[in-house]
Amino acid sequence: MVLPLLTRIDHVGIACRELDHTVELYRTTFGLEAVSFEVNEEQGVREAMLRVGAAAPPGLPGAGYVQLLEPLRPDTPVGKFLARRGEGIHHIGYGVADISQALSDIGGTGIRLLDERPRHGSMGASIAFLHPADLGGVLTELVQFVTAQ
Ligand code: CMX
Ligand code: CO
Repeated sequence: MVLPLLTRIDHVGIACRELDHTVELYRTTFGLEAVSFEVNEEQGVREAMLRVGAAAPPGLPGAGYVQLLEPLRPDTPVGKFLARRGEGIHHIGYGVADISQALSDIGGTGIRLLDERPRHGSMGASIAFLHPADLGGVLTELVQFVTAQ
């Protein structure tokens, strides 16, 4: 196992009811611009990524983001979260060098994996979630940046 498994903070995921309104709030308040808008059917979200700080050098991970998340339907993770808790911080996404290895290592510690295998995430990344109940109430996402071949 190569420690630490987490190499950087990739993004803070924030649940919101109206994506366009919240993107505009972050633009007018902080001057942050959305660098990507995507619909991820599998995750049940429409989302925007707002880069904080300088862009990473081409082909390399490094930039940090705010990920604004609007649910596609009420019966999705973000839809249920909004109904239960209202708008706010939904999860933290950390960079990992090798997501399959990280899942195997973390799974071996007894922390529950919500994804046994990586899934498709924002901007081409591979992602996987860890159960918040095993991590002090924090839904935790692993993110492996996909390098251009
Ligand atoms: N952070 C912390 N706790 C959370 C949570 C969150 N984001 N979402 C739910 N919970 C807690 C609830 O508060 C509740 O706790 P208690 O039982 O102590 O009250 C418990 O989890 C169950 O809540 P639930 O509404 O019944 O939710 P589910 O069990 O159906 O699902 C979870 C919870 C974390 C397993 C589910 O949201 C999940 O699989 N998430 C991973 C996928 C995801 O979030 N995708 C959207 C983001 C996509 C992206 O970032 O690209
Ligand atoms: Co995320």
